[in-house]
This record gives sequence, structure tokens and C-alpha cells, in this order.
Amino acid sequence: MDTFPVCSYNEWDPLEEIIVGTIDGVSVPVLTHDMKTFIRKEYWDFYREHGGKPYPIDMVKKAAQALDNLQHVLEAEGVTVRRPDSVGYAHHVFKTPYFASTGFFNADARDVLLVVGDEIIEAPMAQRCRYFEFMRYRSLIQEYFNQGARWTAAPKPKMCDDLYDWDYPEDDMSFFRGEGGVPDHVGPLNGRFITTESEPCFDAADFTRFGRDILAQRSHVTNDLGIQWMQRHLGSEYRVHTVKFRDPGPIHMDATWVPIGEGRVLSCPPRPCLSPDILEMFEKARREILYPPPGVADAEFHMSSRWLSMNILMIDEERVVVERSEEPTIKFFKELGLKTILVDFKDHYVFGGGLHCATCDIRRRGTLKSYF
Ligand code: ABU
Repeated sequence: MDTFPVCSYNEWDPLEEIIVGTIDGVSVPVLTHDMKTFIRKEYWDFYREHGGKPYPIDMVKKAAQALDNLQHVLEAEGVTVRRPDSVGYAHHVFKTPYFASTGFFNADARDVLLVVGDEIIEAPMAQRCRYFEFMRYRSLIQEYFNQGARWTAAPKPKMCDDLYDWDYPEDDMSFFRGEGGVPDHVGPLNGRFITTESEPCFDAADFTRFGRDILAQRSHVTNDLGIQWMQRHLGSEYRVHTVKFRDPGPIHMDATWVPIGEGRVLSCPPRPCLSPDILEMFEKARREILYPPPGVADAEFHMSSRWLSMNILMIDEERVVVERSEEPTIKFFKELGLKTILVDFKDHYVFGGGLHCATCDIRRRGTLKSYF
């Protein structure tokens, strides 16, 4: 191969190869204290009852079809799509010296893997049920490594009890990701999160790549030590900036602050950016901040907000993949002059992820640049 097998620096350069996640074997996560920040309160009874068991087969089949739809749409646009392994052990109990759990193993590759240049970084994660989720990707990563990619597994946290704030009030867990009114006392607005700083942890989807500048969000699953690890690991070629949004339940940045090209970024209207330095950085570089309409898909959202509508995938700066039923969002993109590529994907929403979540860029045609 005369190009790097793995190479991507941002979210909008022309996409050549991508991983689309696999859902087979997904297991209902157990409703632990920390998972209550992730699972919407109206579904807690379902998770209490079914935790550790497979999801209803119909739900999984429909989500698998949605992922296949995405694969076909991307292939029709000329993108090479790779799929990770199925797993048959997600609902088996596993034990480490510090905890026992069953898995989750959803299809959201973007939470587990971060590609920066020619390097694949496996995120350490912060939820016990996702501890072994990287396993799904190991045959693919091994293959990319054999072709010359760099491969790093960030230090796996022990995930012992110290990593979690056991006094975090349950009442504050129900203000899910800024959909409703947001009282000022809610945890993350006051700087309180379900994870502590006892050791580094992060999900890859709390990092957004803009070439040499990478934004990182302190969230329930990404702590300051995790962000520091990333900055030191990437070294002086990259600048990792911590950014804060008005979000009562931050977990992953990709339905909050979403670049759609070198000059434009989508900002989730109820979760504005609260970091003056970041706003100044975007303003100075004359980057446009755009506010998309809310999502409308008729779907269940167990682990996310309706703002999965803006969890889109850029094929390049002209083409955007959007969920077919998100008509206001489609209209919004058309008015911006983008070509919308539609895909039936809403049956995947129940597992927490949109089009960006369920994918991981492997190769985009472009070079490392400074956009700020
Ligand atoms: N995993 C992305 C979820 C974002 C949101 O709930 O809005």
C-alpha cells in the first residue's frame, strides 16, 4: 500500500475508509450507580429487570439492519467500509481483581477508538460494562497494525470504587443531556461528575479533531487526567483544549459541538459552549458557529438525547450523511448548500448512538494542518 492504511486528522477531509460498528451480541448493561447518568430515568425499570441479559432480539435485528443500511449508503458513495467482529460473550460475567460485570458491547466504535494521524488509540473507557469493548475491534486493529498503522492502548483504569462518586445525587441524573430545563445546581454545571480523578479515564467520543487542535470535554466518562494523558501522549504536535458546555449530563461531544468543514461547526442550541478561550479561538479564525434544529425521529432514546439528529457523518465538505426521518435537519443542511445523503438509521438510536457514534474514521485524504 503506498498510502498509510490509517490516516485521519479531522472530521471533514474526504473519507476513504471507515469502520461501521456491529451490534450482534449486545447485552443489556446492569443499572449500576454510574450507569444511571447514562441511561434515561424512564427506562431504569427495564435495565433493572434485564441487566446482564441479551436485549430483545427484534430490537437488535432492527439496529443491525440500520447499521447495514449505513454500510450500503457509504459504499455507494465510494467509501470502503470495514466491520468489526461479532461477540458472543457480552452477557457473560467477567471479573477483574477490582470488580465483576457483564458487558454492553454496543456498536459505537467512536466511543472506543480515536484515530489521530496514523495512530489508532484504544480508549480506556470509564464504565465497567464497557471494559472489554475494545475486543470487538482487535482483529481489525491487528490488520491495520500489520499494514503499518501505529497502535496504542491508553492505560486501562482499574475501575475500582475510587473512580466513582458514590454520593452523586440520583435526582441530578435525570436531567438528561440538556433536553429540558436545566436547573443551575445540577452536578456537571457545578463541576461535579460521576467519575473522580483517581486515575485517567476517557471515551474517545469526548475528543473532536480539528487538525493540530483537538477539543476535549470533561464528562461523566472522561476526566481531567484522561485529557492530560492524551495531551502528553500526542506531544507538542497537537494542542488539546478542554472545553465546557452548558450540559447537565455530558457524555460524548458529538451531538454538542460538531464540525462540518474547515469553516463551520454545529453547536447544540441548549448546550452552548461556555469556554471563552474556545469561543475566541473560533471567532479569531472566522469559523462560523451554526445552530441546527432539534431532532424529530420517532424512536426510543434509552441512552441519548434527541440531538442524535446532529450526530452526522461528513463524507467530505460537500456531502453529509443524515438520518432519513430528520427532515428539519435535512432542510437545514440543504440551505447551507450541502448534499444530503439519507440513510434509515433511527432503529439504532435506542442503543445510544447516531451516525457519527456508530462509525470510526480510518482514512481521510488530507494532511495535518493548523486551522486556528
Ligand atoms: N453518544 C452521543 C450522545 C449524545 C447525546 O446524548 O446527545
